Amino acid sequence: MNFNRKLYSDDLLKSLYSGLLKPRLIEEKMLILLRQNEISKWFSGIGQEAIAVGSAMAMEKDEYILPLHRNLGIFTSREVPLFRLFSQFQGKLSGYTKGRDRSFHFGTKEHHIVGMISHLGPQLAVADGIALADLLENKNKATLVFSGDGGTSEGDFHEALNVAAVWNLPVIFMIENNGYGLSTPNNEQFRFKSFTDKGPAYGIDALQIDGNNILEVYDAVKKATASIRSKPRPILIEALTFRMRGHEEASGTKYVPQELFEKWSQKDPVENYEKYLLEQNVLTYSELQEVRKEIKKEIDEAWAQVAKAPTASADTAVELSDVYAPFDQVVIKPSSEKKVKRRYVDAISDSIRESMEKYPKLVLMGQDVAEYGGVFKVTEGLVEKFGKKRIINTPLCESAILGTGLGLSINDYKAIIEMQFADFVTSGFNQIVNNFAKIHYRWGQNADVVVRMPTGAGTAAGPFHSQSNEAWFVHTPGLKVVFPSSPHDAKGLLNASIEDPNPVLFFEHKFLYRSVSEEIPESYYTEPIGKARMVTEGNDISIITYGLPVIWAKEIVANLGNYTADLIDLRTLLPWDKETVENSVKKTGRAIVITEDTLTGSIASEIAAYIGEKCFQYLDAPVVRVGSLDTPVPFSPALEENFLPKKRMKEKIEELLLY
Ligand SMILES: Cc1ncc(C[n+]2csc(CCOP(=O)(O)OP(=O)(O)O)c2C)c(N)n1
Repeated sequence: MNFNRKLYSDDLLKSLYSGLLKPRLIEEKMLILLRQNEISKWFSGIGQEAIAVGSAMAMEKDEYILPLHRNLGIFTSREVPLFRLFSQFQGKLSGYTKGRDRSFHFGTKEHHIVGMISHLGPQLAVADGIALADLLENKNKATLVFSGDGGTSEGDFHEALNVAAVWNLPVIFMIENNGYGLSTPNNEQFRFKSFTDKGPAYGIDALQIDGNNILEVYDAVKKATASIRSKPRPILIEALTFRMRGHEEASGTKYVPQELFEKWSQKDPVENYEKYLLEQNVLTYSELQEVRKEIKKEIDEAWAQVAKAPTASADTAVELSDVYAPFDQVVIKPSSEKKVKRRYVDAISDSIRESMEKYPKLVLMGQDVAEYGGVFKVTEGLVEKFGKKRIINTPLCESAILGTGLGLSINDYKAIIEMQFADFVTSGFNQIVNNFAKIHYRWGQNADVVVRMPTGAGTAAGPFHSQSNEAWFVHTPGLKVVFPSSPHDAKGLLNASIEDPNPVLFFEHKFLYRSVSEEIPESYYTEPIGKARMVTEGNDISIITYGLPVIWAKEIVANLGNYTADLIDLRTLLPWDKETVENSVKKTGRAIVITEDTLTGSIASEIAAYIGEKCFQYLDAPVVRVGSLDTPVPFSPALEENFLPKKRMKEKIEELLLY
């Protein structure tokens, strides 16, 4: 192996050695513990340590690193206390996720590390967001993110590289090419010869290094980070290495030809570096042994301490309270009495503008949101006021932009992300339901992102521009789901959603944009998230709904003759206002829940079940649900009208009153 120390000092070479040795010795211990059944699962990075250690040691301590499952060396190089690290492996309360997630699935802002979710690829765009925040602040910092060779086949890889290239984000994409993705060799994973071919295809500089040579890794990352700090842009580094053990210990290595192990064992990063240090007289044999002894002692002591630490014990109240970042909303009243007539669309624009003024670290991203003003013109005029740095046109890549939003939040920014149509959120679903939703519960990090969702039917736009998909998100703990039906609520609730540090899916009904208007306060105000609004009050029936059906129901209620109704606009679907619904149904004894969504598995079904469970003895009739037909949303107006619940609502309300 060719080591070249260039002008690096003996001290640096020594610290690289102890850095390199530490993850190796921890792993050797873990492999023994695994055989003794003391730990349950282990993903080995043996043979690959030089990449994590060399690159972490080349970065500044306050620059973010986003490692994966073979990068123990990142955690040790950043001096994450071994007691807490081992506690994490053991699912102990003293681990970084309090026993809620395993192994390297955690982050620690204190050490500027953002850990992975199992899905691998989503890490890459989170790095883009962290780098974007640094760039907006002119911080001259680099961010380092890892991918395995297998992970690069995911769409996330393409999207994240492309965004980083287009926006000149100072990110190092470190590809650890170890030849396999679980059992799949590279020739069954992709066709190109080297990742150095991939970089230029995105307009990114790329280089290949020997990942087993710690000096080469250190030097390459040192140079790359210095370069991108002064001239922000991404760089791709392909580090050639080999996975010396199975994918994880239980999966074995039968599928890997033996000669590969023989070849790569000659290139062991630790043994070769030791030899080099001896040859160079940087360390003597007994000094090497001394380093080894000290690290072992540290490991053994930490392990003994962890063994005595309490295991995680369940407390339901604590579990539930950690799902969201703490936020006691203080409802803000308008500062003046002055009112202006605003359409639903204007109310949303006003909210964005006022919030951008209130929060200098708030950015808005989306397709065509800048000069074009967004396809619904919600963001028209904002780029002129706030500039291209805060109103950001994005490439067509929902997943990367959502991931970028999370990265911004980690780096202390706030983001609003416009989905061009709510339907397109499917292309970024993973980031929302697995990354945004779970991150606070897992390691206490929040996702301060509002995802704006132009939703709903009634505009003859067919199956991919009309869906009501709020139920997907209502089913996901960790998200908030808000859905106003009036201009007043649209402004007050969007302001509140932007204030809230948690991820909010903010549904805006497209049909309402320009079809409803009312007088609303001109100044900034918020409405409470999680509280329903009584649109009308009555005694004979509770009509519980949200979104466009609120408008339809108002008309029906106005024509009920002698009957009167509680018409409840839920406004927030997660968490929804159980108290208001329950009190109303106990008063009226009759409940109908209406949604524009297709009925099966809808929020209407959930609310109906809740009423059945909590109000059974107060009911004079079965709880009725009305929704759209269980079909995709059809295009042709006659078919769409038949699909939507509007016509069926009146009939069902009348039937229920007469039951
Ligand atoms: C989206 C997704 N699909 C599949 C998996 C299962 N899985 C975990 S790691 C892995 C292989 C990853 O290979 P590579 O990116 O080369 O990294 P390596 O494990 O070799 O370090 C697979 C298939 C997963 N975690 N996430």
